[in-house]
Amino acid sequence: MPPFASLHRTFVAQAERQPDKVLFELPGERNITYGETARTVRRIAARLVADGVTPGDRVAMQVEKSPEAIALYLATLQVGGVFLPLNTAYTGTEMDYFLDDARPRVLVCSPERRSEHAHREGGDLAVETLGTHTDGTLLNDPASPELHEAHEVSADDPAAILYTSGTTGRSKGAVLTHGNLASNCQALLTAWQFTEHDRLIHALPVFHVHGLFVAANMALAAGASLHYLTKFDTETIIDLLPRATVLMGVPTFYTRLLKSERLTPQACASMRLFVSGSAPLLASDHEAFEARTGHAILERYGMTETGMNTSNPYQDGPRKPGTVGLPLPGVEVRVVDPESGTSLPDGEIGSIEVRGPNVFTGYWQMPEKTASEFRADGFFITGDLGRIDEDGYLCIVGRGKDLVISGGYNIYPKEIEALLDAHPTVLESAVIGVPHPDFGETVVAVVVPAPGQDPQEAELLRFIADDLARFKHPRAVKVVPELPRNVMGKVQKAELRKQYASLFPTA
Ligand code: MLC
Ligand code: AMP
Repeated sequence: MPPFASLHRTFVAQAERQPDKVLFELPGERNITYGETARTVRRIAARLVADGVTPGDRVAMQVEKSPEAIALYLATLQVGGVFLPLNTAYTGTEMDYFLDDARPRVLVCSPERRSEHAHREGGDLAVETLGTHTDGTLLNDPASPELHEAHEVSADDPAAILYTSGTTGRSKGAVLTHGNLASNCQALLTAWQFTEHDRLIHALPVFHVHGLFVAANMALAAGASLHYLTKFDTETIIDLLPRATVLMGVPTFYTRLLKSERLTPQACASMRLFVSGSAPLLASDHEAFEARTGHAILERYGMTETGMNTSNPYQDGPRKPGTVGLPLPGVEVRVVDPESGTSLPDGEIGSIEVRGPNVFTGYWQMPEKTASEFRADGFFITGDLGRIDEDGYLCIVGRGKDLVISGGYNIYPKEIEALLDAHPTVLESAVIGVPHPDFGETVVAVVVPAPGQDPQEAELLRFIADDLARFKHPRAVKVVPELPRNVMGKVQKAELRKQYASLFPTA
């Protein structure tokens, strides 16, 4: 077995090797070195231990993006804790569910939202705060002690839980191990030839796999630098391109960049790699980007439960628009008949399944759900549909799961339908994704009135607002006399998607 080093250990080695190297370059403000970050990590680690965190305890984080949020992640790994990052858009109701399910020892929230969580404190939960200017209880004492020891973890120990919404009912916490994170990071460093000389533009959120376990992990492990932005902004990115080497983003990044006249080959002169993932990149955007900049975007495919599975080649082969490339080193990918699980010949469409050191161990406290999503031979059933082309490249052609991906965020219709159905004017509802010019897909709700009722869009949206993060809100509500159904009585969402396909013109 190859020697195992956790992400925390790899980061510490980089910080010892090059303490003065800039890790975070922040817009117009300060630069933060590896050495400074390592100190912040040790201070937070000491604080977590003082809060009672022991190995295996969950540390939940719902804070605005900052360098210290990354330090909190590393500190959690240092003490053997299990990192639980949560989308800042989640409402109180959504947070109730996650915290109740994961039972963290510590919740770190933004100072502004401290009062929202005051009622949770006490018993087994400590609430800490972390702002975007090193403010907050976690770091407010400059003389606070540092923890130098790191808990010895093995590859199989849990490192993080990331919630992915369920197709039926409850959200599931995907438990990722230290081995999952380290092996996937190593595979990507090799595949994309990522080194300490890279300067990565980081404009993704840090509460999902893409921003945290792809972008940030790769930079930390390689000893590279980040142009670290709190959010995506076209002009800021284009300003940074001449000083950067790599950009990683969701397809919406590229759709928006293409709208700027300033996106030119000259602007991209120092860039060596543009990566897209988390949602399908339009082949037309891929082609337009190459025509405009001379760079073929490298599209890759992953998911919360598995990290990255496949990637178009960095070299030694074309980056084919509309495909997600070849399996990463160490990852096995197959396309099977969804019912029997037998492999299909290349070219045929079936269920995509993956196996490898990147694949998670299971859903938090859901052994039955976990068992139902794995085959007996260890392959994980992704829920995506695809085919392998003549060159062995994987093409994703659809989803077996009822899921909308809007600007790279996953939205499960069931969750929205359940809320709409609870409104007195609604008999039933069907939530679908339709093409959207900016977000790729967006959410539309189709509702049937309860007898004698007249549902109103504004009232329905108000009704669900408190329980649902803003990005999940339907961007249109359509009232229809009945939903299309097949002979078995199942709602035909494909019919609805066809009917409303042009609601938000894309071209
Ligand atoms: C923001 N809004 C969204 C949204 N993002 N609505 C739907 N879908 C989204 N993705 C809302 C805002 O709340 C706001 O609401 C309005 O839309 C306009 O906001 P904006 O300013 O235009 O949005 P912006 O901040 O620019 O964000 C858009 C974005 C962002 C695409 C840059 O959503 C983003 O960074 N997405 C990346 C998500 C991600 O990291 N996914 C990876 C998951 S991991 P209002 O109230 O103003 O109308 C994964 C595995 C893998 O999938 O393979 O990587
Ligand atoms: P998440 O659960 O947020 O991790 O999202 C994972 C899902 O995003 C996958 O199961 C796919 O459906 C989708 N996805 C990720 N990358 C791509 C891609 N390059 N092309 C198409 N779909 C993708």
